[in-house]
Amino acid sequence: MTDVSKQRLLLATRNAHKTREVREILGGGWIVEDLSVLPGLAEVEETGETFEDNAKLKALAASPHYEGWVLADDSGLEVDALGGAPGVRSARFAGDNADMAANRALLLEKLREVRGQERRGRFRCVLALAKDGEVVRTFSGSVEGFITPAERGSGGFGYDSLFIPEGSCRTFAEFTSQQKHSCSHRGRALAQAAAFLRQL
Ligand code: ITT
Repeated sequence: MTDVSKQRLLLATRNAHKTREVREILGGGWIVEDLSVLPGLAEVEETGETFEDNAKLKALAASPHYEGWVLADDSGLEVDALGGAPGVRSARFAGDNADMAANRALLLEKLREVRGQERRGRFRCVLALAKDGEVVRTFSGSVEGFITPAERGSGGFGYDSLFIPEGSCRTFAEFTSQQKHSCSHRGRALAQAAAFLRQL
């Protein structure tokens, strides 16, 4: 039976780690579905040059097929010494079919000669909120930090084992989920989206 006290939303993602994090961050007041409820939906080509462009593309592709709020997350890691790469190509850094282990290995390789402040970077997340086939708002969050010389920790996903947020000595993969969400790019963007949805 559907719990009418809870709001429903579709997170337009095929990344199960994002779904888990969004469920943890939003908490029990929301039923968060993901693209597993729309198995026939074609994969969106992420042709945008910015996180915002790609988040909008993903939200707009799913919205006509879902009654209610659709939220799409485009996110990634920018590294200063690499001119902002991998950026919007974070999921495909080592090639279109590369897995995250290959993406992390390539990042470490590219930064092999880079020291200190030059290893500075940030995670960014842009969320696009859509309804009835139109983007209503976007929200963004970022977290500054540094890229480690080697992987550390087993929590999180993606580049977490290579990222130390500023002011910490641990990687995101060494944080608990709650510690990560309290300062992460996704936690920050989602706090704004949740506040917006609550005041409607
Ligand atoms: P969807 O497009 O289906 O949402 P995706 O994984 O392809 O899934 P993106 O295009 O937004 O998503 O790529 C983001 C990549 O950036 C993701 O695959 C991770 O490698 C990385 N990333 C994003 N947020 C992260 C986080 O919180 N921790 C570690 N890595 C993250």
